[in-house]
Amino acid sequence: MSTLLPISVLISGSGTNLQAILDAAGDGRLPVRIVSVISDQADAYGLTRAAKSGVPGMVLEAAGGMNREGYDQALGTLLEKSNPGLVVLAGFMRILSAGLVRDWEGRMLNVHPSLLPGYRGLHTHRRVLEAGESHHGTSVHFVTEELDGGPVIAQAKLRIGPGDTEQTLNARVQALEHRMYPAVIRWFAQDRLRMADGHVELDGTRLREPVIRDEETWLRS
Ligand code: NHR
Ligand code: GAR
Repeated sequence: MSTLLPISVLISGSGTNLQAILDAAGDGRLPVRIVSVISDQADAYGLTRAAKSGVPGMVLEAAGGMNREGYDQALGTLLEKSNPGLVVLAGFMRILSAGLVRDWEGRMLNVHPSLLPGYRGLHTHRRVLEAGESHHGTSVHFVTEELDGGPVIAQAKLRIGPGDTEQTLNARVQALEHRMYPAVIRWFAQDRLRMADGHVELDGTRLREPVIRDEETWLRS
């Protein structure tokens, strides 16, 4: 019997990454217990996924006039009540203020759909296609104050084909995220992964670059 790491998952939308985490935790592939799912959107389908798995879902909407600091103060209070050992951003679409990020630094992960440091921000699939890139992918990183700028832990890399569109890239990227994100969370839960002086340490070694695997390798894992 090993202990389960309590985690909170922050979502804004459909929550397919949340589902991958719920599934992996549910069949013993991931030693975590999801203590809360928090959404900034009341109609996020991910809340239904949480409910179906018996996980507490909470909605924290930005009420009229609430500024970022006010919102993040309320979010910080909610997180402290859940008291997770790790906060997992999974399609959470709000920028978090410096104070909140600092409170959870080293204990907050995000999955971002690009090969960071390329293509920070939004609409990555479209921008990558418009730029005529040969490759695309997705990254899991520790969240720091700098948007999509925290140290990158792992990446899944795919080759863009002539028939790829925003939609096909989204589907391919998400299939990879559903393998990679639970794997990275497992490393953290097993105490193999940490952030130290702004760098990623895996199994006691500072990574000079992320763990990069191609599409076939992640899909086989
Ligand atoms: N907060 C900090 N401080 N650092 C990061 O690295 C963060 C973060 C909050 C969210 C996820 C990120 C992504 O994976 C993330 C990383 C939202 C925006 C954004 O522009 C950008 C990046 C990410 C999430 N949000 C708009 C805002 O004004 C709203 C956009 C919308 O609602 O459609 O918050 O890409
Ligand atoms: C994921 O592909 C994630 O990389 C991306 O949104 C999707 C969420 O899907 N994140 C961002 O774009 C953050 N700005 P999901 O709700 O089905 O997990």
